[in-house]
Amino acid sequence: MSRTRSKWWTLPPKPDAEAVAALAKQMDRPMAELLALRGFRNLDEVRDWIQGTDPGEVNPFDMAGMPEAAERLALARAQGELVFLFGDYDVDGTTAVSVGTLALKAGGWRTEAYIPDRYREGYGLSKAGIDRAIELGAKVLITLDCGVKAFDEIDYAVSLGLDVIVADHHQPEERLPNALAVHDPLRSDCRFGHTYLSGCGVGFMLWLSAYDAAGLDSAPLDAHHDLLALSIAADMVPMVGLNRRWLMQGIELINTQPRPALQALIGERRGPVSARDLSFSVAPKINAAGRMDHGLRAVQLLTATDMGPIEQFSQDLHDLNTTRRSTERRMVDEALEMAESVSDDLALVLYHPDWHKGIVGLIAQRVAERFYRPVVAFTEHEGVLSGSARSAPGLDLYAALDDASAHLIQFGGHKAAAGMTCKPENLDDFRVALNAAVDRRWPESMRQPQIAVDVVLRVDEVTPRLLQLQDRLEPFGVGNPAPVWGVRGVELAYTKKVGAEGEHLQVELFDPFRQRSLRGIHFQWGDDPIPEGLVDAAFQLSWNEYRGERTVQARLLDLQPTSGQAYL
Ligand SMILES: [Mn+2]
Repeated sequence: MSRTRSKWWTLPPKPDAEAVAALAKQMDRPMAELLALRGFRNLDEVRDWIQGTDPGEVNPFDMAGMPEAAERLALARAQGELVFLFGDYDVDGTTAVSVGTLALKAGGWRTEAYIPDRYREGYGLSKAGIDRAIELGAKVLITLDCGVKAFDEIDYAVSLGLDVIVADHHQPEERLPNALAVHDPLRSDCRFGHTYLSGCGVGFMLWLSAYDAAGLDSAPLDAHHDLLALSIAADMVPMVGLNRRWLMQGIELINTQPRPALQALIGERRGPVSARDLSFSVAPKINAAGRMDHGLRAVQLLTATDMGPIEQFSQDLHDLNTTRRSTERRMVDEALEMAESVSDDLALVLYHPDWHKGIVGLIAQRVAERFYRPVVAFTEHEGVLSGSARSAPGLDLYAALDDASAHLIQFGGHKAAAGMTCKPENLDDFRVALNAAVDRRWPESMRQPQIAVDVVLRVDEVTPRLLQLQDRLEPFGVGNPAPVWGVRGVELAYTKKVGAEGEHLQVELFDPFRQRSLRGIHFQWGDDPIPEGLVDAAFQLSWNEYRGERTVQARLLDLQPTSGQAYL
């Protein structure tokens, strides 16, 4: 394998000494350092943060445009008008439409759910959707997880007599669409204060307000915190503040009284469901519906109460997801093999006529991760090559593509990712020009893989108590990453290849001075040589349960010969 295994460690600046001292009175030094690095000055601040923001303290009417929207929805209820819910086809959009459907129906509204077809209609509010709303006689149209930039479509809807309410969380432009109300916490004039919500979360504020305006008790809406949690885990919004509390409440609900649809999607499992399970196991199944079938199926599943269809739906989604994954895996494997053969290049340009257009982005990403280099993956579509590119840390991909753009038909994107089209006969010239541009623009010092280690500690400082404290900071994710710990200059007392094909490496890290050891595992170690002599290791910590016994386990992210830096 030509990839570089060992990573360059980046360490944060020294944390504020006063904060570390204050925190260290109540906990061990490594945790005190970690918390100080994350901006806490004392234990009270940590406790507050752990609690998250109480939704009861939040006033949804502070959100710009809310009073008008709530009044309009109360009127729709009083007059028995049909409310049309239009959402995006991903997890955030489909959970937003599902919660809206459940909440409004239970409150006495008439609703119709609509999710656009990913391939025929594409992203965002569609003319087809608006026409459908009119055909059904809807009077109010709500866009969920989309709409804040749908100027023309909203004008069209308004011209047909619809009252449009936008509930979105994407970055708005300076001007807003011509809707009755536009809810978006990123609006510069929105004084709501909780800036980063999921689309489902913005919708939730609207349902609470509508209940309020209609004189209904909104307490039953808390039953939908599970779907809200799913949207937060899936949509990469920071898991802090209000989102953190919703996430914790939702996960609690899922673990105590799961709705049948989620139960079916989660399936049989040991132990409680975590935010990670929602992101990496439940969300992909729901997304599979939008990618391989139709997003409306996800809404039908999440809003169903009848077990028969639920079992059928969830089985179908499971099958769709399995098909999608095996297709993806095959294409990624092909790409990795291809990348191996051109791995002398600084920028890897790959092409296969059979790759799916919807998967080239994922292919580029996987190859970029493995080879730690910028990657462009092309497929062919109607005689033109259509590609997706992923950058490497420290490289402005957009600028490099711009340098090579004479050989492209068009391109667009940003520093980290881009898309482009190219004539087949220009592919070789593009590859040469891109490599030259990357060589000019990618600083040599950035060309080695890096890992951000939070705190360097000693083996004897890795204790069950440290991990118990770390557990209090869960759930980890966007805005609250799992801590990365590092040890330096330790012995590898024991190594063993494990897994079906010996692909993982089990290790024991041993501190010869203090005679203490730590068990760990490096997943997907593969055939790389095992370092000799003293080593440095970076890892995340988790519990390993074996025959009823819980021990601390290190999940290694990096293992390499020691950099020689002295012991702590
Ligand atoms: Mn979203």
